[in-house]
Amino acid sequence: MAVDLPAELIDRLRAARRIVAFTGAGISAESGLSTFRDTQTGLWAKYRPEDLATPQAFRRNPRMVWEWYEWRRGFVAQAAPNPGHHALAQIEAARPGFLLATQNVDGLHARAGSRNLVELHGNIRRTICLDHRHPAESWAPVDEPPPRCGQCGAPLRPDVVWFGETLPEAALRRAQEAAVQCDLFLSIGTSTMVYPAAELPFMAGAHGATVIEINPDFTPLSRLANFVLRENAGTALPAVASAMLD
Ligand code: BJW
Repeated sequence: MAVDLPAELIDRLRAARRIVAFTGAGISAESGLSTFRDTQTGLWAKYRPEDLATPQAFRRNPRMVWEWYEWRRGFVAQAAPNPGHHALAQIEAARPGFLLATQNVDGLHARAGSRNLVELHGNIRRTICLDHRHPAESWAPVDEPPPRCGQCGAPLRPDVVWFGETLPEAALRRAQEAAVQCDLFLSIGTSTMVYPAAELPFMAGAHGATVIEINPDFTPLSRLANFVLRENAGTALPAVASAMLD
């Protein structure tokens, strides 16, 4: 179904020179990947984050955490970018002052062709060791997972940011600098609840950017946003891209 964008929004989309897109799990929902906090279908409706997505959980039960991420990696490997991911890559190709800051660990933005991209919460397809963050491409099979680092023998873990861990410093700084300098900020498919990433749209708004939220549901950002599109990302983003670029 076509999305009707208000004329004022179209004007601002066309005028924007510095653009930040900020994405969350909702943009990948239409690629078949679960979100976290949706009440029926989100991962946290079935699993407790404190059992699976903290360093303490990994130290307590490394096998369970490793196997849970292996299971999720299987879905990510089968998923493909959808029209929402492609629309953002299309905007980037046409607008030099564009940055995409994603909380997603699925790598679908890069697979859609986005290059001006920061991954704030890491990437589930990469593996590192627990003690030194040595990257691992392959590992020897073990009877009791997780496998071990070939360099130091520490257990291997996914290169994602768990609760209580700091975000990659350079990625966060780049996203924050872009947020305070942009004139248009698109917040897409995120509950805007996980900090410090969730500060980004508020920082952009406080520095005068037009803030647009694309989300079928209300979030803490909805009251501040200048425009709210209550649509799925896969429907709204192609409309935004064509309003901006056609
Ligand atoms: C659609 C759609 C469609 C559906 N189209 N939309 C300040 C205040 C309070 C707490 C804190 C604070 N600062 C820090 C904290 C603690 C914590 C935190 O934020 N907790 C809150 C939950 C309360 N933050 C941290 O621990 C962070 N680290 C940190 O702050 O370090 C500093 C520090 C260190 C030590 C001591 C003290 C400070 C790290 C956060 C790491 C988050 N990690 C995860 C897991 C990644 C790995 C994995 O995949 O397993 O990241 S949690 C999970 O949430 C994942 C996501 O990236 C993140 C955000 O979720 P997202 O993407 O918004 O998904 P959902 O499901 O929440 O929302 C989806 C949305 O899509 C919904 O709104 C739908 O409506 C919508 N939707 N279909 C468009 N088709």
